[in-house]
Amino acid sequence: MKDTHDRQIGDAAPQDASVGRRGFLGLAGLTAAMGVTIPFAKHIPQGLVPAAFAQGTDDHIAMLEDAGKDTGLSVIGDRPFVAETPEHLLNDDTTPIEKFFVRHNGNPPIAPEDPDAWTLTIEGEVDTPLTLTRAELKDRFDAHTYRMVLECGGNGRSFFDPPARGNQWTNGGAGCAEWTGARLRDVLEAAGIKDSAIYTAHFGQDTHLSGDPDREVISRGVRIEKALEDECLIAWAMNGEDLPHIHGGPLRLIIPGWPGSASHKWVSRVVLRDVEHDGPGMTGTSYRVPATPMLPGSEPDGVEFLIMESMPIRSIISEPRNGTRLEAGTRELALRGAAWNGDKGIETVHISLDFGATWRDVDLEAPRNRFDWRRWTATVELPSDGYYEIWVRATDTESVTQPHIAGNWNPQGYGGNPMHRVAVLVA
Ligand SMILES: Nc1nc2c(c(=O)[nH]1)N[C@H]1C(S)=C(S)[C@@H](COP(=O)(O)O)O[C@H]1N2
Ligand SMILES: [Mo]
Repeated sequence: MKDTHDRQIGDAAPQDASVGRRGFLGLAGLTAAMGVTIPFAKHIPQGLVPAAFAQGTDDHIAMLEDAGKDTGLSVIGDRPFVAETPEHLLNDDTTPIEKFFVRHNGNPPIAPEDPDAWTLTIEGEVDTPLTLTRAELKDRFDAHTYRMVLECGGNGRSFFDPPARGNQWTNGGAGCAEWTGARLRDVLEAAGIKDSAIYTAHFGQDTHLSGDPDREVISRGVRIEKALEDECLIAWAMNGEDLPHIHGGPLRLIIPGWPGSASHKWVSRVVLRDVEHDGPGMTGTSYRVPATPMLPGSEPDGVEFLIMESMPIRSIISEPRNGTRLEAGTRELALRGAAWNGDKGIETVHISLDFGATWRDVDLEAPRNRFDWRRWTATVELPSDGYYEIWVRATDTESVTQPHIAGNWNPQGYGGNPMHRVAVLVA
């Protein structure tokens, strides 16, 4: 197994050792935080934030503050802006907006002065193309609210070995919010869906990083059957608030259970097509997984790739955070977490305290609706002082569970869902 585990301990350590995120750690603090000796330590300039803790740099903290985000998020890309939510910040039943991950692929559009004047056009394989302002959309169609997970297709990518190309998400390219909007189905039906319509194509108003106004940032779509599900929304609110600009306001799609890239932000056009959509993000190895296993690290030439649809089963421990130190003599530990599984449900969640030798059930909360995550709690007894790892795994109704290490390696690292582990030291 690679060094994922050590890295997580290192990541969590600076705060647990009560060192300020921005302050100089001091040699002793730094050595303790890294858990290893630093051969050239005498050359480290005063005030330098070690690269290993790069997510805590002043630049990144300023970016998160500007974005109205919790400064505990990890910035994993700055151009375009990408930030994930460490597992311990996914501890709320409903993920608050300030803790919700962000994934931009281009430059967001300028926020309009009047969000209700934003327009959305439905065209392509429809009887009558339709253009609606957001105000008309709210007026003409019933509003529905569901609590649903939105998850980046690349969530878990950092667990692949050898590393896969792209943003190195751990488990935090996901969040579960209450989304309010009109059903995509209702709006498509108002335009009249032709029998020839087999796929959707989504277009928005963000601009390409190259500055070329004619280049589409990303344009994905889904099979029409998916688009017509009750929970696929054209959303204008998140957690009861007007949809924030950073999350795609005034209007975005929510296509739950499938890669987040289908949930188009700043959406202004949905085109029904009579062929599989082929916009940026639909072809090659983008959001596609090999039909048959690949040798890890090998070239994709000649390999058949299939469009990734339902996201894989995943569970997290959101409390305690990795690297937690408890006082000597602590004998009981309360755990909290969440589990979710693309289009499918969760049957059980199990935890282990003994490196997987034995597993026990947790208390699982019922989902509010389809695509909601399942919150779970458990209490474990700690037989003595020492080093523990808590492991978690979720299992679905077809006995599909999570692997120990990310399997089915693919060039862009989709579907990495190994069991989540947290280290706890009682000393
Ligand atoms: N217009 C547009 N929509 C987009 C994107 C984008 O870059 N532009 N990123 C997609 C990806 S890859 C993800 S994972 C989600 C992230 O949504 P969030 O930033 O609200 O968390 O938005 C999707 N919708
Ligand atoms: Mo994504």
